[in-house]
Amino acid sequence: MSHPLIITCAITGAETSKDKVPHLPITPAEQAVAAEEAVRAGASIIHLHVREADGKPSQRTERFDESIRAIRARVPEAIIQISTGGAVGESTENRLKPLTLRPEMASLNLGTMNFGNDVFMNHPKDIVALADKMNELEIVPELEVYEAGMLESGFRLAKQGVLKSPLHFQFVLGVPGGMSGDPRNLVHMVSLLGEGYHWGVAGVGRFQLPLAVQALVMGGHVRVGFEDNIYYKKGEIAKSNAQFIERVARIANELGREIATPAVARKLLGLR
Ligand code: KMH
Ligand code: ZN
Repeated sequence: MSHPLIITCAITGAETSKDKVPHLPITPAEQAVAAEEAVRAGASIIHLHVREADGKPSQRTERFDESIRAIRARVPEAIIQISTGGAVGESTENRLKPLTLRPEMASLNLGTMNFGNDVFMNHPKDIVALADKMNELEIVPELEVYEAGMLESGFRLAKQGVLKSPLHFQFVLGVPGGMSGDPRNLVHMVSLLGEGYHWGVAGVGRFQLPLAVQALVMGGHVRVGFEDNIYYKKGEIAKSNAQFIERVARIANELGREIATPAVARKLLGLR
């Protein structure tokens, strides 16, 4: 556990609604407050989805621009990682467009899968198009992996030169259609990595906390937030995104795992 812990906060997502979580941050101003609280609590990366004023998931560049500006005004040190996954069904064209804002990082989903009752399409040519655009604009991709085959696709794309080392994988476990959050799944994924990779875990729903703790012990990074899970504990909706970060930071401290500041995270991940 020699390297510091990078905590990512996925503050909004594309699936949760204000009906379920009335305090879900969806406007640029709300997202800026949520991002600031998360960073003060120990997060260094903000994984960002945006919504229209009515709450609908959006990949509109202008909307990303507004949210990024609002976040930067409140918490300039935060690393902003925009989603190119968007909501299920979003066109590749729309998923590509906000990259022109040149955030430091963006998500890159490495395969097609059933996603609950939907199909999350990631055609091989679209994955390459997104990766090429990120390379061109010097945006570091976070590679979203939901099952082991996608991890191996990542290795293949690196061999082909489409992805540049060091690769940064995010194991998103617990989506119905992908691997569950069974601890053996994370052990298996990590066992496939050699040297020279970064990895983190985003546990979905009830898997969020146990997988976060497992990653802390195994030396990985951690993502928490309303995108992946809304419950602080069974039957109790979290008060804020920061409440999730505070808990991870507390456990990391107990385990003697140092928490990366955004500056340290930038260095570790080789951001520009
Ligand atoms: N909303 C999911 C279908 C990402 O941000 O890149 C995809 C997602 C992954 O959230
Ligand atoms: Zn996302």
